[in-house]
Amino acid sequence: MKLKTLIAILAFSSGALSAQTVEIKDAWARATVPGQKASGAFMKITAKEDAQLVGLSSPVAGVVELHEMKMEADVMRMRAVAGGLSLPAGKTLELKPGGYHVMLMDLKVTLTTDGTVPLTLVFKNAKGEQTRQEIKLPVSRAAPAASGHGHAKH
Ligand SMILES: [Cu+2]
Repeated sequence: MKLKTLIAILAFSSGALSAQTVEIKDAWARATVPGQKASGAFMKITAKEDAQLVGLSSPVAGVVELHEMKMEADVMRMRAVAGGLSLPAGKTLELKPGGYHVMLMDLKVTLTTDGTVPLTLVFKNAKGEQTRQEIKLPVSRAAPAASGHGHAKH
């Protein structure tokens, strides 16, 4: 019984080590019309340990930045977030229209709803170690939950 418990603990801890330290859910990118050079990408990011989002890149965009939208004197403005975005352990940060978002600029292709957008995110943990995570975002005209295309959640 004791040995089994030990094995279970070992199996659990090795699994925890190999797992992604940052979970990304409900990611999507906004569709564009031909000629449009910029769009936004949105997702929910939860870090299992304190981390920072320090880098973004995509093969379909010349420039990828993290932006923040804020009301300033009744005007909605957006600006690049400098120096990385803090992701406190266990707290889900939602990148959404009107708030933080990934800005895809200098787009090389039109983002159509039958396609996906590859995106690489670089995270840094408290020890300064960097990990990369590559995801593919479905393209949508609106947030998938609002458009009715989202899967039912239980
Ligand atoms: Cu922006």
